[in-house]
Amino acid sequence: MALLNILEFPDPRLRTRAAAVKNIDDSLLALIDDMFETMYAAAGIGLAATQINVHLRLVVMDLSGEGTESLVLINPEVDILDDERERSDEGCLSVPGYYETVERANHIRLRALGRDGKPFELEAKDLLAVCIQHELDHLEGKLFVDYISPLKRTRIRSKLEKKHRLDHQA
Ligand code: GNR
Ligand code: NI
Repeated sequence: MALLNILEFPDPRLRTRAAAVKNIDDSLLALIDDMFETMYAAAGIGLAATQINVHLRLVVMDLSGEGTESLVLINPEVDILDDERERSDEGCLSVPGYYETVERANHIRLRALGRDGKPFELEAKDLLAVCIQHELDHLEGKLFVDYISPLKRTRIRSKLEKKHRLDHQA
């Protein structure tokens, strides 16, 4: 197992659109294990492959944060089930230290393949629905900061660029 480096905003590689997974082979299973290890080490509830610079349609999630609700989403697709939308505070391991309010659909259906390659479906609301939409955005090269005001986005970009310069010196 290995901890993977998480790309941080405004890294342009986070803007890559991910390609469909074609084969669930041993190297993909090893990558999934490394993504879970990386997500738990960073205390996140989700991680998209885009964030570790692998541009495949692959997500790991665990809303419990402790290994008991792990979900693997391969080639996920989402349908919005009704017009209800909900605002909630979001963070992102690729935008560390910043939380902003984002409005999203509150009731969705997810279809994906699991770690075993079998298709599954689930209906989601609230935090699970938020997290799924946040992760699918990563696979399209989108970040939650794209939904906030340009002023706030620019401020976050400047602060993270400064942090990256300091990280680089250390
Ligand atoms: O750990 C995470 N927490 C979180 C909180 C509110 C809304 C979305 C998220 S996802 C985030 C992990 C992450 O960056 N996934 O891409
Ligand atoms: Ni994220």
